[in-house]
Amino acid sequence: MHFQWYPGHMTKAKRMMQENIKLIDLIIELLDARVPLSSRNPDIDELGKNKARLILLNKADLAEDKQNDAWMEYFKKKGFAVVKVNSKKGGGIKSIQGVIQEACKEKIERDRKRGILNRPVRAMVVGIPNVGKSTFINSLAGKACAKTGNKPGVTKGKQWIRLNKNVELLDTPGILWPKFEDQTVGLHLAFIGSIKDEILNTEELAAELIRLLEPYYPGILQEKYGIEETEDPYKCLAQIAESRHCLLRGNELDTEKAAILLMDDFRNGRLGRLTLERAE
Ligand SMILES: Nc1nc2c(ncn2[C@@H]2O[C@H](COP(=O)(O)OP(=O)(O)OP(=O)(O)O)[C@@H](O)[C@H]2O)c(=O)[nH]1
Ligand SMILES: [Mg+2]
Repeated sequence: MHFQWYPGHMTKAKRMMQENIKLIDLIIELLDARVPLSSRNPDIDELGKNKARLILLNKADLAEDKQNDAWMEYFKKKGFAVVKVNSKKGGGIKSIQGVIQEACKEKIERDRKRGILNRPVRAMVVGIPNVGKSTFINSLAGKACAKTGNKPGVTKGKQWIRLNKNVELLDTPGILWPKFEDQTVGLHLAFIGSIKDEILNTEELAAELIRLLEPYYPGILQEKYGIEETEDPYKCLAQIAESRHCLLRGNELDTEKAAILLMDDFRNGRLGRLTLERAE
């Protein structure tokens, strides 16, 4: 399967971010708590060198909490400030203002010594497509300032949002990078909906998800869909089609519809809180 997706608006967005970096005090990098490693864009470290950094494990509500804590430890050990958040429901958001001030305390102190008072912290909110950047900003602002949507590529240009006299945020379009060195990274990003579905083969994608879930969460699909154990992911899909009455004309099983249903259930947390990458 082919995962590479790097449309022109991402090249443009990256350029915009490089041009604006001199205005920025803090990089707030959102990761998807279900795949914390695959959702790190390697270009962000380059962009954010010499800047204060904050990592948010977003969509923490969709990942196993024990794993969220393990990943927090992992990133803390690497020297990052880390918070787990649920931007959709506001979980963890209350602490963010304080964490931003703490992460930028050197800059605030520098300003103070130079006699600059009350210059707001400027933070750039970055991350892969669909990770929840705009939702996070809205949640922090307490109102819908930025456009959001359940597909990658919703934000197309930059948008400054003034939170209050202390903080200004820059919303940016989600960006990927031109080449995944490791194809499982592409696969994991496809699972969580960060790659445009139109370039993916949904049945293959669903079969790969079934393959991955089996060792981590044995029996989960059998329980959810009331189906039998099988080694063959395509048989598993057929069983889901049968159990959910996904049928084509002539009563043939519609495995594509079953694949869409499975991907949807996974992405929306209806299979439970699942973490696909482990911190150990
Ligand atoms: N369950 C859950 N869903 C979330 C969370 N944060 C965002 N979402 C959902 O994820 C989807 C994408 O959110 P956006 O805020 O548009 O994502 P984005 O990172 O701005 O995406 P682009 O602008 O396309 O790069 C929306 O359907 C949100 O409701 C979260 O913490 N938990
Ligand atoms: Mg957005």
